[in-house]
Parts: sequence; C-alpha cells; structure tokens
Amino acid sequence: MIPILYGMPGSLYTGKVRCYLRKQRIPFEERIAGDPRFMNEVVPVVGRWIVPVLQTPQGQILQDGAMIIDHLETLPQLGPRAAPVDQVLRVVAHIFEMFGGEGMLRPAMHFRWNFDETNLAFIKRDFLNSLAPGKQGAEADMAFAFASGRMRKATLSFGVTSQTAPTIEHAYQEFLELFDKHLETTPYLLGSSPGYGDYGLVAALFAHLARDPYPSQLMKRVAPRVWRWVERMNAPDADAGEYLGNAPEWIDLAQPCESLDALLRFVAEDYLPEVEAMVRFTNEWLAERPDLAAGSNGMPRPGDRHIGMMKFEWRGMPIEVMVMPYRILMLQRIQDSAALLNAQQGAVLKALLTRTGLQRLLEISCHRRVEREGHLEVWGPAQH
Ligand SMILES: N[C@@H](CCC(=O)N[C@@H](CS)C(=O)NCC(=O)O)C(=O)O
Repeated sequence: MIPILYGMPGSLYTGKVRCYLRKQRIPFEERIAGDPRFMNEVVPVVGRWIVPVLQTPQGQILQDGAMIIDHLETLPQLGPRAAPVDQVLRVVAHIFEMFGGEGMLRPAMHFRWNFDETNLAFIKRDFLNSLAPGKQGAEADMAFAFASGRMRKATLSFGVTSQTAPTIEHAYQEFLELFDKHLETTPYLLGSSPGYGDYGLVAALFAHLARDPYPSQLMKRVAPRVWRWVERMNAPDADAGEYLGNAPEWIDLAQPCESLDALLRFVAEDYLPEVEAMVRFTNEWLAERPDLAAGSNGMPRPGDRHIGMMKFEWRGMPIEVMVMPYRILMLQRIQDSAALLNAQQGAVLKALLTRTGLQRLLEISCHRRVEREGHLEVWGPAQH
C-alpha cells in the first residue's frame, strides 16, 4: 500500500504536496478529484470539497497542504526536511510559505482566468480531465461552466479587477525578476535543498504560472531561472547541475544577502498591508462576536472559508478582498517559529525584518487563534 494523493494537475495546493512527496521519494498514487472514490470516501470525511487530500496507507485522511507536509515531516525521511535546521531560516521559510500560497493568488488567478484567447482551450481540457473525465458535448460544457464560473468569481474575491490588473502584472514581473536574480547563486530559496518556503512558492508558481499557456511563456521569457526552479521542484533529486556544487548549503543570514533582502522587501510592499488589514478586520469581527464558541468557524456552514470582504489600500489603490482565517493560521506559523528563537537568533531575525520592512509581521495578531479541527479551520478559545 502507498499513500494516495487526491488532487488535480492544475491545482495550486496539490502542487505543493506533490513536489514534497517527490522530493522525499515517497512512492504515491495520484488520483483526480473527479474519481468517484473522492466523492464517496473522502469528501464525507473532510466535510467539504477541497484538494489536496492525502490518504495514508493506514487509511488516515489528511487535508491541507501544510498539514500534510507537517505530518510527513514527523516520519523517517529520504529527502531533505522542509524545515531548515537553522531556526531563523525556518521563520523566513514560513514567511515565503505564506506569501507563495496566499499572497501570490492574485497573479496566479489573473494569469489563469484573464487570458482566455491563449489559455482557455488548455484550461478547459485540463479541468475536464480532472473533474469530469469522459464527459462529452453539452455535459462537458456544463461541468466546465460550473467549475470555471466559481473560479472566476473567486478571482474577483481575491481582488483581481480591471482596475488592479495592470498593477498585478507589473508587480508579478518585478517578483519574477527578483527571484530570477536570487536563483543565480542558489538552486532553492534558502540554499541547496527545498524547504517550506519553496513549497509555498511552488503552489502559485507551478500549476498556474508555469503551466498555463500565457504565464508559462512569460515566466520563460522574463525569468528562465524561475522556470528551471519550478522544474527542479518537481524532480526527486536536487536537480541543480548548473550550480556545479558551488551553492551554499544554506544561506548565511549573518552576512547580508541582497537578493533575499530584495525578495523580503517585495513581500513587505506587496503583501504586508493585506496581512495588517486582515488582522484588523478579524479583530473587529471577533469583537462583534464575544460569544463565538471555540471549535466553531462562526459562519453559517462549518466548511465556509471566508468571514467577509475587507477594503484596504494596495500599492496606492483601493482593493477589496475576502478574509480567510486560514491565512491567520499561516501567520501564526511564522510567529510561532519566531517565538522559539533565543536572544541571539531573535536579534538576527529582527535585523533582517527591520531592514526589509517586515517587522510588523511579528507584531500583529488576532485576539483568538485559528486552529484546525476535523479538517476545518475553527476559532480557538477566547484569550483573557
Ligand atoms: N489551505 C488549503 C487550500 C486548498 C484549496 O483551496 N484547494 C483548491 C484547489 S487548488 C480547492 O480545492 N478549492 C475548492 C473549491 O474549488 O471549491 C490547502 O493548502 O490545502
């Protein structure tokens, strides 16, 4: 028996787990979400339709990219651990895990859903392969209209509109250039092996941005090293021949690394305002619900994934986006790993975050923690 990964080739979060499984050289079977076994055996357990899901050889069902990787990290491994040994790098890894998996949804969704002339035929085939295999004609058209309609609506809810699109494109191109420059000297984000940061970034950068026709061309043209990194992330070995073994095992944070600083500054400009607005919005939302029971998500349905829409200023323009408690969980991962640092490590992290404009990431928090229970995000106990 080997683990079964339920997902889709075109799914952002499935890519995160798939890369991890390959890097660990864990044999696994990937099944599509349109497999009847997903609907019959998995969805009732998970409580909502969502991928990726890992079914372990013992029959345990795990949902959520980060939780699946965390679980596998506790088992004996063949490949490199996702958590860097250095505790400060671990915090940096979780920052990019959050940014890649959550902060990069705007370019990912924009470049998938707003370039129909180049993308649509591919996406339609890809979606139908995974969701409605074997369906033809009107039946297939209906299945794709339903799935793509939901995703186009989600694209808007992530703040992708005709007003924000030019800035999203501009910012994404800047990110590609910065990451490409960074990869000149290191095959992975923080050194010679992949970690949580790489797995977070590959979520958006593989399925949507490297695989869909329009953004794939863009990435190859603007950032060939990033495209190679995506390929490398999908290989079981280190796949870093072009570095001739000269790359550092880990980036040494005692020395300033200009290209890493530049990426962190990008995260500060592109994503920190949203994280701050999310924490503000959530604290107001919680204040209006003093009796919210621990263990519940406070929404009409336990599977609901967002608690409302918030407005904030993004790169000088108003933008409206949904607020997802899952992102608070991702912020907690960063802060929890920072809380483990000793004084000396804390000083290294503080210097790094201060010079890159990210120090607020450690200073803001919600009045209640987000926890995971029964495969869902729920509120933890009220803190007094
Ligand atoms: N936090 C979750 C997010 C998973 C997620 O959003 N998956 C998408 C596909 S990439 C999905 O299943 N969406 C549900 C839907 O389309 O209704 C994880 O990391 O597993």
